[in-house]
Amino acid sequence: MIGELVVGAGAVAAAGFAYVRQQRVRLYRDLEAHLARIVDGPVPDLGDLAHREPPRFVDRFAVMPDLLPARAFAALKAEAEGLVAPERSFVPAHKKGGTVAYETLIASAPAVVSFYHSADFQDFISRLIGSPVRATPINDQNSLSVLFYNKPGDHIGWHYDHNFYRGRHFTILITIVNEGHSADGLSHAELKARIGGQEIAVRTRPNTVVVFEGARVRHKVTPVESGERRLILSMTYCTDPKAWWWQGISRRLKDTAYFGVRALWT
Ligand SMILES: O=C(O)CCC(=O)C(=O)O
Ligand SMILES: [Fe+2]
Repeated sequence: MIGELVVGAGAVAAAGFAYVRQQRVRLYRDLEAHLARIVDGPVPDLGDLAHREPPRFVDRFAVMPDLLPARAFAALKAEAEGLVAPERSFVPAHKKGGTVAYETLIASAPAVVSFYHSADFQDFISRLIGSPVRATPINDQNSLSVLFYNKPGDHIGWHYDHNFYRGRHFTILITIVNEGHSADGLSHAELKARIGGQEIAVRTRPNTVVVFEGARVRHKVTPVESGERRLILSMTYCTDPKAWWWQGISRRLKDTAYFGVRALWT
């Protein structure tokens, strides 16, 4: 009797897993098609960015205030601010905040997705870091996301951005909104990084772009206070976005902490 129950429960679980897996496979097929349409569509006008001289990428870290042309930035901001009800993640003592994942952005933020894939922006970042970089795959939830720090205490603790690829991998953060009641009108959240044994703190106005090699530079974001808002567009580029099989498995396992078991089938 007990044996039958166990076998029965096992069969139900297996069927449930097979169903979820099939749904994910179907979802990714649709997402690929949708992404291809966005990438083949109109490209954002980034003005003279393609010819601008990037700053030096000393210590694997660069901050570029007011980088994008006003119109291109306004298009990103309009879409990012229109996103509603981001998934809240809470990893005790490490991270609290809202995240809108790549798959949601493909469905609801085409200008953001088109920007991430734009050749002009990728070329600019390639010149900055000194080797050609490309977008990371569609099934990586961290390839592109919008991060919301909009509830008191939202923050992220000290960490490296784990690199699941064969090549070097870079994190690009574009501040979309940063408002609060610090003396300068910004929120209290600061991006901190450990560079050459020293801790640096970066306060970013909207349209500031920060680029760093997240797998090598430890960083964190200090908490926002009540009534403050910080919205970040986070992107990942890589010099070789292919992954060894074990890197793929560890990426999926890590993503389940932030996105639930559905991340196993990405
Ligand atoms: O919000 C930020 O400035 C950094 C976020 C971050 O480090 C991450 O999501 O890995
Ligand atoms: Fe990070």
